[in-house]
Amino acid sequence: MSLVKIIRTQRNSYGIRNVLNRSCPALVTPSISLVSSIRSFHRQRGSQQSGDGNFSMFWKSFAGVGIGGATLFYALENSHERNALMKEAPKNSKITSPDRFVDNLPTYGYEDIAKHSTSENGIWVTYKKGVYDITEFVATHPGGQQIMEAAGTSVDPFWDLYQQHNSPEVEKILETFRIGNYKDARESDNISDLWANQPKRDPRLIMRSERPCNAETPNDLLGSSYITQSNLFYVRHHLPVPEIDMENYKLKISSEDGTGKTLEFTLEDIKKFPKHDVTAALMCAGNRRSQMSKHKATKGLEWGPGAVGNAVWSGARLKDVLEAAGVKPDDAKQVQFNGMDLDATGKPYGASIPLTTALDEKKDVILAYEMNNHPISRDHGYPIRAFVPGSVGARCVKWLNSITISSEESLSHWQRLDYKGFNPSIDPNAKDYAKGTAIQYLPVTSAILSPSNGDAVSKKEEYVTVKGYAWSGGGQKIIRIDLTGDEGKTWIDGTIEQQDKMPAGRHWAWTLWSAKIPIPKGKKEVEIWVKAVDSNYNTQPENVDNIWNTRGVLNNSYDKIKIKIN
Ligand SMILES: Nc1nc2c(c(=O)[nH]1)N[C@H]1C(S)=C(S)[C@@H](COP(=O)(O)O)O[C@H]1N2
Ligand SMILES: [Mo]
Repeated sequence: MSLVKIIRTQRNSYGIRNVLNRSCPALVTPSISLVSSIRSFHRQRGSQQSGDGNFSMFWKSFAGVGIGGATLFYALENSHERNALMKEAPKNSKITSPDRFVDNLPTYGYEDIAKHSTSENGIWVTYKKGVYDITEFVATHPGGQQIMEAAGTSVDPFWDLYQQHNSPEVEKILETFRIGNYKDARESDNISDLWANQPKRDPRLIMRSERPCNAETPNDLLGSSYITQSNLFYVRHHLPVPEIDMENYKLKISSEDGTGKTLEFTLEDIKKFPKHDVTAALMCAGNRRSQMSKHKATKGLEWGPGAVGNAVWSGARLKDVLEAAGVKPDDAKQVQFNGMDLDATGKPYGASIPLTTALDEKKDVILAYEMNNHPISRDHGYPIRAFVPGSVGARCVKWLNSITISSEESLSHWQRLDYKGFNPSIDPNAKDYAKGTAIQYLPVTSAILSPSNGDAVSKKEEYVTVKGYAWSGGGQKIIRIDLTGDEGKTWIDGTIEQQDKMPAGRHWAWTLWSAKIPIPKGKKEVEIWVKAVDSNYNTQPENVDNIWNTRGVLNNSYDKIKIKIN
């Protein structure tokens, strides 16, 4: 969707552009360039909104990547749709680039384009220097109507913000709809400053998307130590990393119903609470999504098994801080966390957990300011991140700006319209999401980290040694690792190599295991499967077939590798 600049919007896009070009120093705390540009963007939006109903619709339908107006983008990004599109594409289109004017094509200004905002007149959009006619696309694609709802604003900022979609392939497809050159194309985009000051990352990380940065730990490094080094720990951002002005940094705590105090804490204030260490794994809901995508395409980053890590997190207990703010137990309430990274609508990344979890000392929820005994790095949430052991990564909000006690879950896109699981037949829309349950504690899972799929062993060997991790959400202990080298005819007990010694219900850290799998005689290949069993005797599904879901979350199926026998 980020591609689509539906026409009636050109008017607005001027204003927005101007605003984005203006720098607004020291407007807000924390002073980050994103905040200032987005907030003024926001104000601008407020003033224009009144005149145009569709405008606010757009914002609603966008609300982050994944719903409403995002449909075109998804269709373009989704591989099978993509192939279909390539076939549908007009034959005469030679591959050009949105970055260049194309000779022999007419030139249009925004007024020309504005005349083409209905199926009758044709639906034109602009992106960079190109003008595209997507009428056919809208007519023939489910969700096309939603694209129409998007009419009403410029989406250049979205495109800039969600650069993971900015793949050459997507641009290529868009180019097949090219009908002209856009004379009002902006030459430079100031919003790219958003990305100017991103942290440097360890080159050994496997980059799944650069902007925002999404990178996972390679298997060998992940398996080589019980504690994952901070610089090798997977990075999962939805937005640019904010720049935080520590002089003005304060964590705000308040209750929506006005009970309790509204307090502001500096980092130093938070450090005055008793320091609590938690050794815990953190895992993204999309970990191992790429295996799900092999069954059928999913919408998300193609993570291998490395969107997980195990670290020592230290900070103040959230319970202590909430109690200092006068928060009283209430089973119906939620703790909403807001980050400082803002989306294109100016809303922060946010998520929530039940207040009962936060106030239960045995759940070890902390406001972490250290990771592996050092201040948390920017990529992992400096200065403070919420850390909710045993839960999905998405709830562990980084760059924590405020905490609100509410009768409602966080209103953020990532709480309401993402990070929920559905059955394989549902391609969730906003209504499904509203009914769905937010992922909190994760199910039991395991993965093989060595050898790698496709590695070879000698037939002279008797065994192949297999190593990996296992983990279960909600503090459940891994009690068994089961492996098979003959598709389940015989099972072998894995050996637990490293595991925490926490009391029952507080096994937040992962378990490292190893196993020796016999090499079958007279065969060219052995397929190895692993499943873990947790202290609730829950275990993993055999394959992804019946747990597959459009977003590709919660893949906890058996991990399987094939090893060649030479
Ligand atoms: N503020 C903020 N917090 C966030 C995110 C984010 O994009 N912004 N991503 C979440 C997700 S989906 C995951 S999996 C974890 C990743 O944490 P890490 O980058 O430290 O590994 O952070 C969570 N907290
Ligand atoms: Mo995640």
